Amino acid sequence: MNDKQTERVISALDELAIETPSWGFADTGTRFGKFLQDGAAIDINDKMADAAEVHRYTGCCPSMAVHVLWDFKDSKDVPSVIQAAEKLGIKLGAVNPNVFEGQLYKYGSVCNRDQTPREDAKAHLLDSVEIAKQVSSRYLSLWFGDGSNYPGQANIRWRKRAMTQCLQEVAGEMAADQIMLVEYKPFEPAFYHTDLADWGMAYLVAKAVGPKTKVIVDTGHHYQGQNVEQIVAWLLDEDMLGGFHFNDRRYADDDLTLGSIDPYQVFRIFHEILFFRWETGKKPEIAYMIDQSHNDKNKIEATIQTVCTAQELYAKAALVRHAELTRFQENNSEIDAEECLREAFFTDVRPALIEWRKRHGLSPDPLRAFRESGYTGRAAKERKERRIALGIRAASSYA
Ligand code: PSV
Ligand code: MN
Repeated sequence: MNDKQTERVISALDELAIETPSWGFADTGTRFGKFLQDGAAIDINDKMADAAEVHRYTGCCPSMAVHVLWDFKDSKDVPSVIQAAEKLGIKLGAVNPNVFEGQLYKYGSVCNRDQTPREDAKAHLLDSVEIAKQVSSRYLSLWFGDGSNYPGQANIRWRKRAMTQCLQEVAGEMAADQIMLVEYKPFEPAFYHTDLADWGMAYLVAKAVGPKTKVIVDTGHHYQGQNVEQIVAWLLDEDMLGGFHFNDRRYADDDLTLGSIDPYQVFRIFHEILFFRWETGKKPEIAYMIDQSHNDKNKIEATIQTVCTAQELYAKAALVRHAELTRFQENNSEIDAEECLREAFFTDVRPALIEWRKRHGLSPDPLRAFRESGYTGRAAKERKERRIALGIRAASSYA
């Protein structure tokens, strides 16, 4: 890499902030069970402390997304949580309501034919808007498990209209500078139809809800072989890309570490964003967030690994020579155009990443520095004792 390339990478990285998810620090599992870890976060204070560790070593994760039901016992918690976050030097980020776990939502939340769960879901969404205002969060990030399991079970068109109407009402209560993000996913928990199953459905609903609403792309929420970067390019062109939930997938929504299966796809997504910016001169506001379940990995280490992977792939995308690429595209020089991408992708950007970290007073190797800090051992000991005191089963006593 020459100096010019290094500077290009450094200024690109200066603009990349990544939000960590509170739930990525807690014990998570699959529907077949959980493998517990002594060091896993027990409550929101632990999660914020863990998120602050990630930020301490990576220097680019200043905020943590929250999941309302998993993080707040009730809204009275909010001021003390804000204070604790300030003390730790992080901010609370996207607020994620949860209308997919309650028994009440067996047949859906905002799309349920029964008015009681529908009203309940709307009330929870409105409470979440309030929390977002209190924590000065710009984002209300919505994902619905709504759908049905058998053909004929649901009136799909009725449910589409119910979803749109509810979100319009919720958006009406949001502050002028707040943004609603709408997430799609093809299946799970519903296995026949999902009310927001793909980006087109999310786009139509977001458009109908209004200008404060954008689509969020969870990279794991696509069918095998789907061209995710094309979706990103189309959303960018429509000014409808609001953000990402980063993770990787091999089979379905596996919640694996970003780039662990297909790093070239992540690179291509970043390339579409940076190419759009170069070509249009526009700088769309995109919320980059992680949404992963670190079921068996050390959770903080997995998060640091994810962030470093994202930085590396973003840095590679920043090296694409856009003017040349445009020329090759215009001339239909497909090999040369493809080589523009391959050359950038196969460049070893690690020296530039180290330089960026040096300039920000960070360790050149965030994962190693975190490991050497001994945080995991200390947290595991303290959290294990606290679990015992609280009567929660500790990992080492899990039989
Ligand atoms: C659903 O699979 C999802 O991607 C949504 O973003 C949820 O908020 C999150 O996972 C919960 O882990
Ligand atoms: Mn997600």
